[in-house]
Amino acid sequence: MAIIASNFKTNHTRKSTASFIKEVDEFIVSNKIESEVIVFPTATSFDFIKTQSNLKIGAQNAYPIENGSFTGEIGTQQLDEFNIRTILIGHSERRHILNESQATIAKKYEFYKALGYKIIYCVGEPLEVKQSGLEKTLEYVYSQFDGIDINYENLILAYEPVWAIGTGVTATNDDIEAVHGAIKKRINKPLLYGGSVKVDNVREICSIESVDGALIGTASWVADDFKQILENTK
Ligand code: G2H
Repeated sequence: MAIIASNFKTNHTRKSTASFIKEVDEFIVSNKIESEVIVFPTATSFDFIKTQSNLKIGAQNAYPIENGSFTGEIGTQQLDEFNIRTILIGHSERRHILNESQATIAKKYEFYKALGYKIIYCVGEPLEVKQSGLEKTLEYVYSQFDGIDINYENLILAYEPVWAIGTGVTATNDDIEAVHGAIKKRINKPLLYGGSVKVDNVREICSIESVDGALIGTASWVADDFKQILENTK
C-alpha cells in the first residue's frame, strides 16, 4: 500500500482548498483508494476542511511549543483545534530558505515525537553534493538524521533531493534506488520519494522496491491531477 502525500506549500485559498479536499475525498471513497493519503494545506485552511475518507490532513510546519510568544508561528494549541496530528519536519524549503538548522529541526522532531504525532521527516542533498558522488550524498543525508530518533514508531521518511524540488528535474530511478536502498538498510521505516514527481512518472517511481510512496508538490495542486496520481498508485 502506497503512501501518497500532497504538499500545497504556499498555494491555494481556503475556498480552493475546501473544493480540492472535497473532490479528492469523494474520489478516495468512490474509487476504493487504499493508499494512505495525506494533504498538507496552508494552516489558514484547516477550518474549511471536512473529510469522510481516510484522507489525513497534516501541518506543513509548527513551532515546538503549545503556545507562547513566537511571532508568526503556530503551536499545538492551534493544531489541536483541528485535530491535526501529522506534521512535516525537515523539508528542504524550511532548511534552505527559512534557514532552519539541524538543531532546530531535531528540537521540533523531539517535541512532536513526545506528543505522538505522525512525522514525515525530509532529507535530501543539494546539487553540489550530488555532483560529488554517492558516498558524499549519503554522508550528507545521514547528517540530516543528527538528533533524530530513527526508531520512532510514528515516523515516515521522505528523500527529496534539493536539486529535484520544484525544478521539473526528477531523479533517475538509479539515483532513487541508490539512495533509498542505502537509507533502507540503516532505517527500517516507510520511505517516500519527493522531487518533481508527476502524474506520468509516479507509478514507475512507486514501483521501485525501496520506494513506499511519494511526497508531491507542484504536480499535486490540481485536484484532477492528484486524483490521477492516486489512481496510478492504487
Ligand atoms: C518537494 C516536492 C514536495 P515538487 O518539495 O514536497 O515538491 O513536487 O514541486 O518538487
